Amino acid sequence: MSSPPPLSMDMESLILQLHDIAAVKFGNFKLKSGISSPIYIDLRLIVSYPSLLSQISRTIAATVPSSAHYDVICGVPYTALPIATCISVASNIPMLMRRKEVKDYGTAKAIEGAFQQNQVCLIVEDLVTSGASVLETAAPLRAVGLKVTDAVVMIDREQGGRENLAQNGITLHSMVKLTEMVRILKEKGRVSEETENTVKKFLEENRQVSVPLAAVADKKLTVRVPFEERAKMAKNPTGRKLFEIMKKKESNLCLAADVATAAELLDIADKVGPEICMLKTHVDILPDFTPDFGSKLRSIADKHNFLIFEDRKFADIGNTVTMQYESGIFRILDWADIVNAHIISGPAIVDGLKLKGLPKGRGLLLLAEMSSAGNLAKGDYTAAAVKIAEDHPEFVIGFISVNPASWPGGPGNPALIHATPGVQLVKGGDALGQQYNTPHSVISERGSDVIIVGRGIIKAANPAEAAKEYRLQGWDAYLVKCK
Ligand code: S5P
Repeated sequence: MSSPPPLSMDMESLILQLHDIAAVKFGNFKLKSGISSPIYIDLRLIVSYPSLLSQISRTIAATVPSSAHYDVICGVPYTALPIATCISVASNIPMLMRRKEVKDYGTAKAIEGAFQQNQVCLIVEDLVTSGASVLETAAPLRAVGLKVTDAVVMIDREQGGRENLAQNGITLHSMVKLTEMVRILKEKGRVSEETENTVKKFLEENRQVSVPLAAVADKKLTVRVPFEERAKMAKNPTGRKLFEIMKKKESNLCLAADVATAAELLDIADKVGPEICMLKTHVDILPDFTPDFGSKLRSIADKHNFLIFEDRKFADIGNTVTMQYESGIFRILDWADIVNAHIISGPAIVDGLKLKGLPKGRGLLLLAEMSSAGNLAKGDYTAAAVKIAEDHPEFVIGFISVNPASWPGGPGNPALIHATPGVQLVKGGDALGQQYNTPHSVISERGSDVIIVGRGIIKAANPAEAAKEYRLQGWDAYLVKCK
C-alpha cells in the first residue's frame, strides 16, 4: 500500500488548532444515526476563532483546482456559511445563500442573492459524510437554473460522500480527509495509536452506513421491498402496472398538473411525460374541458408510459359515487387509470367505485392522511383506511399518505403503494395550509413510494428540467430505502 502524500505545515497547524479548540474530539459519541462513534467533529466552534476561520477559508479556497471554474459560491447552511462568506470576501466572488426553510414558498426565495441562469456555483461545506447536505443545497440551486459541478469541503469523512456526489455530477474537493487528520494528530502526540486504529476501524466498518443520503441510518427509515418485487405482489392490474412503470422509467414522480386550462395540461403532460410514472389531474378546474380530453391525454400517457390519476377525492355514499365516477361531463371512468376516495362515508364507497372500476381494471387510492395543516385524517381514521384497503386488495392499490413510517404498522403491505403530496425541494408551506417536505424526507424517512409534485414543477422556469430534478431526487431516496 502506498503511503499518503505528506500534508503541508499549514494544514498540520490547522489540524492541531482544531484539536486545541475541541472541534475534534475523541471518546464515545452517539451520532444522530444512533451509532456510536469514537470521533466527534463540531466545526460550528470555528466562528469563535476569527483567525482560524480565516486561515481555514483560505486553505479551503486553495483546495479547489484552478481547472474548476465557478461564478458564484454558496455555503451549505449553517456551519459552512461563515466559511463561504470569508472565501467570497477574500476572492471577490459573489456569494448566494440557500434558505433551509422556506415558510411561504410563493414569496420567499429558496436562493437569496443575485445570479444569472447557467452561472456555475461552487458549493462550500464543512464536513461531508454521505454528501446528503451538499445534494440538498445543489437541488434548489439547480432548480433556479444554476449549474453545480464542484463542491469543496473542509473534512471528508470518507463515508461515501465523494461517490454519491460524483453520481450526481458533482466533483468533491476536500481540504483534508478524516484519516489524514487522525494520522497527523497521532504523529503529533495528540492521540494514541490505539485511538487512531479505533477511528480507522470505525470508518472502515461504517463506510456503507451513510450512502447516499443523510438519514440512512435514521431509525425512522423504512426498508422496503423493491418495486419489481412489489409488482408481483400487487393484486390489481393498475397497481401492478404502476410498480412496473416506476421500475422501468426509474421514476417515482407523479406530476400534479394543476394548470389553468386543458390545453396547458396536455402541453405540460407531453413535456414532462418522460420523467413521470403518473400524472394527476383535477379536471373540474379546466374551463376548456371537452369530451375528447380523456382520449387526448390517454394518447400522451401511452406515448410516454405513465398512468393517469384523476384526483377526484370521492366522498359520497356508494350509490352516488358510481354515477359521479361514470357519468356527467367528465366521464372519469373512461380515461383515468386511478381515482381516489375519502373514507369518511365508510367502506361502501369502495364497493360503489369498485363496481364500475374493477371490470375496467382501474385502481383506487384511499386518502389515509392529508398534507394540509390541521387536517383530521389521522390516528383511528388512518387505521380505518388501512383496514378498508386490506379488505379490497383487488381494487385498492394504495394510499394518499404523508408519513406512513409513523403508522403503528409502518407502511405495511408491500403490495400497496403510498403516494405523498406536499413535496418541494425545500421544506415549507404555502399561504393556504399546504405543508411541504423534501423528496428525500418523504421517500426515505417517511416511508412513502411516490412523490406528488405540483407547483414545484409547474411554476418552475423550465418544468421538464424541474421534473427531472425531482425524479432524480425521488429515485435516489427510493434506492436508499431498498438497501
Ligand atoms: O392531502 C393532500 C392530498 C392531495 S391529493 N394534499 C394535496 O396537496 N393533494 C393534492 O396534491 C392537491 O390537490 C394538489 O393537486 C397537489 C399538491 O400540489 P402542490 O402544488 O402543493 O405541490
